[in-house]
Amino acid sequence: IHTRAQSILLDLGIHTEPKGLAVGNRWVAGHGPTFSAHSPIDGVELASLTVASPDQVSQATSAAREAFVSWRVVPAPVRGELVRRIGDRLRHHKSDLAELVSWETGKITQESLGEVQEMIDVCDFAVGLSRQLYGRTIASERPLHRLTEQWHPLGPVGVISAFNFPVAVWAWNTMIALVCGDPVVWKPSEKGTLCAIACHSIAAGVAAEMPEAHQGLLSLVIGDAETGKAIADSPDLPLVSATGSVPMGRDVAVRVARRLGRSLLELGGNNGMIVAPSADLELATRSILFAAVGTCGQRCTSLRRLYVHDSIADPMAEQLKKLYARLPIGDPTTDGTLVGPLIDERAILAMQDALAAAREQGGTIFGGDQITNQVPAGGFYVRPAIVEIAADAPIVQQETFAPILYLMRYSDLDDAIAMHNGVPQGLASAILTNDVREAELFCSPAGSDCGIANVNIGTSGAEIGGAFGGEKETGGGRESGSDSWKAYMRRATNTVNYSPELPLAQGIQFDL
Ligand code: UN1
Repeated sequence: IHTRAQSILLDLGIHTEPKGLAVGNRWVAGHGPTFSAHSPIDGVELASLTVASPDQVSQATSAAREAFVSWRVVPAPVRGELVRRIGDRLRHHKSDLAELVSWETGKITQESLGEVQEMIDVCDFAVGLSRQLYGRTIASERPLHRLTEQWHPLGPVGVISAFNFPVAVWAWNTMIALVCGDPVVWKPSEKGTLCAIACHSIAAGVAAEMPEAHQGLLSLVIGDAETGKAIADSPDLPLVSATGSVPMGRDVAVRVARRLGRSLLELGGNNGMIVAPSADLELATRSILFAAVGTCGQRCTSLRRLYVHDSIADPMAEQLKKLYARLPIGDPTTDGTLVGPLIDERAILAMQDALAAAREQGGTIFGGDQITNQVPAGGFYVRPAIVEIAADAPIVQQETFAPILYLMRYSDLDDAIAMHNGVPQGLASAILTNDVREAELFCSPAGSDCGIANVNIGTSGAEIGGAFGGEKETGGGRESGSDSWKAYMRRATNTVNYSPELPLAQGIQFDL
């Protein structure tokens, strides 16, 4: 078992006996099967864990229901104080947590630090938000009437998170939910459990120090797809926020809809970028590189489709291939590495399948081979691939969670926008141009159909202050900043009559 990962957990006060369920800071083993977590860096076992049974999920959701009764009436700024303290604790453990993220997901240190910083940032955001959960006052059509709306806590929130952002996505949801007055039951990916145990322990430890916080305010259920289904089906959870694949999200959506609950979905992206003739090419190649090969192509926001104007496509392709050929690939915890491993063997097989399909569909492939030299044994390392292919090749429609960049050409911007929008997903997009008309068109209703549309930066690496999410098969949810908090609350419209009369709306007369 990995000693460094263990000692980080021990430093956080976490003992590494098999874990399955935590209600607050009370841990028990899961009643389901035992499984092991392995590092994608070298395949070493990180921990042995247990799956929480559906009964144990109910235990967590009932505790959350109980916690809700008291938490919903704690003043929001006091709820913010809990989040402020969690943020402080996360700051204190930033480098340890980042190291865990690297060991468990294979992210390079810089990106792991960035991910922990996203948690810290969203804590700060949520603390401010705790004093800004504003409702409107509306002009009533009746004399001496007040028409207003209030935002009330919604109830316990189920959070299902993915392996690729094992800590940030939890924080985006949990910190906002907490200030909104909602308890959280978290089901992390099986491939992000160690990070989950660490973050949950920190947050639940802080909650235990606050008299206002009930034990059931924060729960963690470790498990598999069955555990996720139990969350989606639970009538105790009026909102389920799920991040991951389209098939997972579709299943969650159907289950939650069946009980008329709310779901907030952040699913697949198949993100595109248009590079126009006026683009700054140096800036373009740098933004392409970070977006396409960062996190080894395993971000929801990773760049997968590149539409380059005919006039610059040849030099651009050549320049990219030169850079791809000398990418530092290997141990992500070593200084200077830019590309770490894929998450597991399934990911490398999916990448090889996609490349084989691309070849069959007429694509020309650069890179994409597995790397075994000068990388840790036991991990799945690849050279990111560039595939020159026709825009209508079927493979381009598909999100493969690996570093494959499809390079296509265009001559007319309207056509490029149509090709760009012509996929089932709608998360992140970008245009690289110095032409203000092109940039504005791309951001307009006739432009990109995605939840994120950028100009002169890549598709990935969003700040937490904006609303994060996308359209079409991406699921339509928005998390993190802006007014995403509204999904975690319920709106009550209040009409208050302070006159001695009873005028009816719409001028209706109803007198006996
Ligand atoms: C994800 O891949 O699920 O915008 C989240 C980004 C990060 C978050 C990605 N801030 O790339």
